[in-house]
Amino acid sequence: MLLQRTAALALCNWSKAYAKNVVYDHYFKTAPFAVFFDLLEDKGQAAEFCNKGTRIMNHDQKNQETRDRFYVTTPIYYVTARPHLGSLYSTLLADVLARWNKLGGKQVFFLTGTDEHGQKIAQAAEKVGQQPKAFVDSFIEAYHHMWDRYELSYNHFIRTTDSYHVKAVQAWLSSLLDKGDIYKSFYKGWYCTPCETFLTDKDALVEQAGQIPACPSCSRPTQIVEEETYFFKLSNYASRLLTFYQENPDFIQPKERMHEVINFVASGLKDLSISRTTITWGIPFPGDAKHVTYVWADALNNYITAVGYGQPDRKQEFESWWPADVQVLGKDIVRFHAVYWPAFLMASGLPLPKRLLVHGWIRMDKQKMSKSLGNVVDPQELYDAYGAEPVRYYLMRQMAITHDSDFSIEDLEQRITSDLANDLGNLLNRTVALAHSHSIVELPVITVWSPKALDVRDECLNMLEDVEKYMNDCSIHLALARIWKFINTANAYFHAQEPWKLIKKDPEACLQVLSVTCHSLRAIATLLWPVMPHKMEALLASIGAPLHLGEHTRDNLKLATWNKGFMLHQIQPLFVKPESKQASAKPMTEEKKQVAHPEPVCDQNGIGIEDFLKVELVVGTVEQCEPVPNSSKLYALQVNFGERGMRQILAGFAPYHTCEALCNKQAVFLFNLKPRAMVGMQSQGMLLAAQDAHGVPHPVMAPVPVPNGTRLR
Ligand code: ME8
Repeated sequence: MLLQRTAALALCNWSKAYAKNVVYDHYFKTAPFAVFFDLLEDKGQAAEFCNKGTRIMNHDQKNQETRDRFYVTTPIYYVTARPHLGSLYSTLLADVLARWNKLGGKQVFFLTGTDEHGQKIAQAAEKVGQQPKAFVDSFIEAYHHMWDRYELSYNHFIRTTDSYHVKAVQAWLSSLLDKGDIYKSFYKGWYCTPCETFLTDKDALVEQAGQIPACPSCSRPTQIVEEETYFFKLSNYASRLLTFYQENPDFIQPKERMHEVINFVASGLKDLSISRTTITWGIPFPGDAKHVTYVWADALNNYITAVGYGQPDRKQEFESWWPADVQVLGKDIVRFHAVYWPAFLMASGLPLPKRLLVHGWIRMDKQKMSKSLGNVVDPQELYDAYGAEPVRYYLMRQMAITHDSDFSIEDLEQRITSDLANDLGNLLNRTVALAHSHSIVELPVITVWSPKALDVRDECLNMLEDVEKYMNDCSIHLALARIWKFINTANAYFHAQEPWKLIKKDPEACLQVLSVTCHSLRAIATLLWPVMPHKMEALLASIGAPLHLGEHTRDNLKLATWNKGFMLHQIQPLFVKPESKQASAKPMTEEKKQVAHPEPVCDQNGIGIEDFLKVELVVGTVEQCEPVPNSSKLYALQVNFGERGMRQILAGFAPYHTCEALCNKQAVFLFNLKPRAMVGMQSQGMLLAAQDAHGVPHPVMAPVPVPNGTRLR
């Protein structure tokens, strides 16, 4: 320890001189000692750090500050109800990106909040006999509560009724009025209140057939609006927008959405109505008491007012955060963010956000989950049933950001059981449990690695590179899939090395195996921290490698030397396999809420024989076994059940047993399990298995040869 401290001090002194007394002074005063210990892992890297420092400080200081910052936003949600799984999903995406950037040593500002003005809110308040402000106030606590439960690390929660926002929006409108970008005229056209959208000619084609047009976004009937209004000269910005899209092809992710936006703009833009006279619940228009600001002109500005726009005393703060690095939004509000918002910013002479991350919808029963359709899942019920971090993992892993995805409680439970409890949980448990059972507390630094260990290390380094690429591309689901591929590699290595045997015949080799899994776990848990922060902190603490957030947290994982020692101690299992709680994920009704705490299935007296007879356990012979493409775990077994026929059954044995070991074996299967699709293949049953003390599943074999198709009783 003393040696390390001395080395750190020496390194810093050397670095101070090297980096012209600037960067290191700063880091030395502010960073915890751990940063230097980490730096000591590789002198080359430390030198690179100092070189970088010199380069950086010779550069424009302000540019550097901007580069080291990350500003991420979510849509601000209409407060007509408590938050649901859809709003949680968007906010969670932003949280994971925020944490990922913290892990890269950046200063992060993460903004979320609520959209509180407009006709939709006014109508919802009226329906329950409340004033709009009292109505919106009644939901705010629920948002804070839910976001805290789900560990969403937002820095600021903006409400569009906040007085600083109201004043800044009025200042913004005044400046555009002065510039001539806003003018007064008359609007006649269709309006969708649930979406708070003026329909354009392109949207309202049905009108020509003499019908009330349905909203193209939510399919509900629209209403005609005829009123005096202020227009924003959107038509002036079409060509500048098109040039911007062309010059910034990564502005919208995924790219397909960019094509839709370009088509919309290229076919012509009309000026946009930005005030209403037929409602009163909104920001008063400056200098014209008859008008209130159109809710989108008010709401979009939250992204700049929250960081100081329009507030003279916060000018510097605004310049240090804006433009946003990533703005997360659902595909329903792309036009507002990709057309109107950039045009507003251009009119104000402000830079445009760097990227819009547009995600698909979470669906329930093949329909968008939404407050107005009433098919929403209550995140509180999921939290009660499964805890925050398993749900965070499921949402980030299961939902492909760029597509619509169906929410399913079966999938959630499957992910918790197989990915979290079996794959990741077991990798930790088997390592720490084996060490514990042989009183191994400390793993020394290993200097000479076996070829098999080096293979795992190389695979770990590959994974780090891939994950970095996916995360910087905001493809969180792909990053998680890649991490799990490596978890399976580490599990397979551990199993193949049989350290529980090595401990007796070659203790040094056993320590090496444990060290490989600990280095692997350190990388895995650090990368997973943005998704499951508390669980991963617990994991890292249990191997004596606590997380230190800093510029080098991710880079240090890439050190090819794998030169860490570990201190192991046992902890409670990180993940508990869920009992089936499927009913709790149905839409939020009083009836369903009660099922969130189901009665235990069995009473103390056990089940009756009639219940047991419902389960068909049948003997079959594995005639063929092949690895399933795109799965590192599954084998596809062709099983002969005699007169009951052949069946394909998928089994997650690949990390543990070879196909040869399973072929021609007569084993016991759960025969009347509902067929299930996995990685695009059907599985018609389940191979029974018993896990040994190290978490390795062994198939349950027939006690003696019996005819295929024999049922167990
Ligand atoms: O549109 N799946 O607010 P909003 C995934 N106030 N995401 C979903 C979802 C689902 N089923 N349902 C909602 C508004 N979302 C405006 C935004 S921003 C300046 C103003 C998420 O309460 C998704 O991000 O209707 C969607 O864009 C947002 O919630 C809409 O929330």
